Amino acid sequence: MQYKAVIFDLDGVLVFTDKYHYLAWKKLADRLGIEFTQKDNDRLRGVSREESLNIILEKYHGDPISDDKRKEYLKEKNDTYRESLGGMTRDDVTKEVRATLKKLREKGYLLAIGSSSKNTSYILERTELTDAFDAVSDGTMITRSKPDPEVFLKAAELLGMEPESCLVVEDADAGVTAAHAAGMDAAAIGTATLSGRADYNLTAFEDLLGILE
Ligand code: B16
Ligand code: MG
Repeated sequence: MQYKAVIFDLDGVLVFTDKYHYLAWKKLADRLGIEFTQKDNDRLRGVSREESLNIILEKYHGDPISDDKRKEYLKEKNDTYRESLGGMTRDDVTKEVRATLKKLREKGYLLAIGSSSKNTSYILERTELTDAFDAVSDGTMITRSKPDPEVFLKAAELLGMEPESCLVVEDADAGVTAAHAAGMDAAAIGTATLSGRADYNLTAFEDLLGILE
């Protein structure tokens, strides 16, 4: 077997919290009079909360914003986002995703999360996914977010695996770059398939079963 472990991005791969990120950033951007579209939102996939705010503020042309104000904006966005997460349940994970994870485990693969999100534990709890993984590497454990490889290297370390034994599943271009920088192959789903930079493009989540025999 070429791979022994699979590291999954969370937002945009296992759960569709990307729509909640969009709505929470949009609420803040509207209040500040900044244009923010779905296309702008695609640039925020996989990147940290702080870096996301920097990207949104590229279109802000008012007075300089103090560090305290930035912290306030980050808290405001996260509060709105957490409110949406509070409504998530087991049903926010598709049967296809759950069945595929189960089959991969039965085949003997180790499974981990590699997410930039500091809300990872909360999302896994809400959706009853925690027990599906052997390790969780997330935004609370790293100092540099994707496209830096840190979150995936941490996941491999927690699993006790060499990077070349791990396949990363990602919806973000930044995540594909991070996987390659970690020395791992990447399977893209959704937006990340468009650049053609990943080693595999998935049309459906269960296509993973064809790659991981
Ligand atoms: P939080 P992923 C990423 O999750 C999101 O794609 C990205 O939009 C978000 O800014 C980042 O998490 C941080 O999230 O504000 O919850 O800490 O795709 O790496 O699972
Ligand atoms: Mg993602």
